[in-house]
Amino acid sequence: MPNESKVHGFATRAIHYGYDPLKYHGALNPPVFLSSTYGFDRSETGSDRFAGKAEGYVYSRVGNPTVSILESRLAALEEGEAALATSSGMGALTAVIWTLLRSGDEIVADKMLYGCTFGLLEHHIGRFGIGVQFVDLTDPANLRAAIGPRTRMVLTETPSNPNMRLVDIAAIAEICLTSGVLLVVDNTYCTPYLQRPLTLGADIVIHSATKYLGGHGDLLAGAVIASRELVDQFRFVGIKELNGACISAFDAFLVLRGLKTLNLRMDRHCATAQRLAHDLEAHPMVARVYYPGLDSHLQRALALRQMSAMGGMIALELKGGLAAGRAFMDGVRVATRAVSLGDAETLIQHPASMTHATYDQEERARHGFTDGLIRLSVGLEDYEDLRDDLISALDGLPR
Ligand code: 7XF
Repeated sequence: MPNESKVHGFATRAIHYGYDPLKYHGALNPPVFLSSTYGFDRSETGSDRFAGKAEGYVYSRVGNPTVSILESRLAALEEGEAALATSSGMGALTAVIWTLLRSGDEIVADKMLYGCTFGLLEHHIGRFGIGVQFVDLTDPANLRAAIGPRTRMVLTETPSNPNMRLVDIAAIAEICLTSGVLLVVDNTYCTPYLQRPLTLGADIVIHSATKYLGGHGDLLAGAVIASRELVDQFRFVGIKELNGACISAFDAFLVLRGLKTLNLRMDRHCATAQRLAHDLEAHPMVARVYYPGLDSHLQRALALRQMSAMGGMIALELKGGLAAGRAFMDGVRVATRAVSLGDAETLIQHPASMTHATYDQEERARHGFTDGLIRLSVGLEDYEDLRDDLISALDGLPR
């Protein structure tokens, strides 16, 4: 881009930021640098690069030119200083956790998290001496009460996967700031197009770029966006020496391609989800729809303040609970029965037995989502086809 000092709009940044074709033979798309290692002109150059005294690539676990373009673009979109791209969302999360925490530290986490994030915190991290408190962060007062001398990090998603609770990022960030605790927000559901946690006071944003950022269900990737100082630590300690979860250059290229249409896709996901949420809510077989664009959403006012549009994810409960939910899932023809989210295809799944099977029954009850909850990732198909598909599957349920 000719003049990056001028701040361009979101779509322009998503298409151009950090890449100048004229530096690469005019190639419209960035080259995919399929190279694990990099030659040095002299041995001293290599030593200087390893010592951090000279700029330049040494090995693709730590840096790759294609990946660097993606990283600068993600930082520009999230309005952060720097970014680190990773091999998956879980790679991003663990790069942050292993880098910042040590035995004896504690994380305060919202009680509703993606299943494997919960699995890590509830079932595994204790082995390394790190404590976790799960707290309902929808009320910021709960955070104030939970933070103690050992707390180093607060972790939340908003909206939460799968049940669409919202956390007030600015309110939580203020408490974290006064307590000297780092706030990590998983912004996967919103993407920076709908919500930018760093501008609301969060310290670190993580993503599963497998979802909307990539947007086509053809890759796994993740990202961390934060201050340059923190990102350097996540790169040179977290990825380089602790978890090795570096992204491949080819997947970085695919995420860059996906980003070019992020705003268009999100607009469509949001518009269709809004209409489907109303349709579903009006159906007699539906007990409850969780979507922040509905007046019935308990945190509608916060959603309007914090998100620029309401996203493409819907959760619902049917009258008839789990049995009805399973029959509904089996009745759809256009939507695909699959986990993951943010793809062109509408995806429908059952959190309790799939994405969130890491919560056992007692944990599901304690953490506040039901066995009957169904999750819909609204895709880019024609609204009318999706409406007809979902409504006819509901109509086909035994009453
Ligand atoms: O390691 P991944 O790229 O799959 O990302 C992990 C992850 C992190 N944060 C959030 C909010 C996520 O939703 C995910 C992955 N979730 C998928 C889902 O909920 O369908 C994974 C399929 S099991």
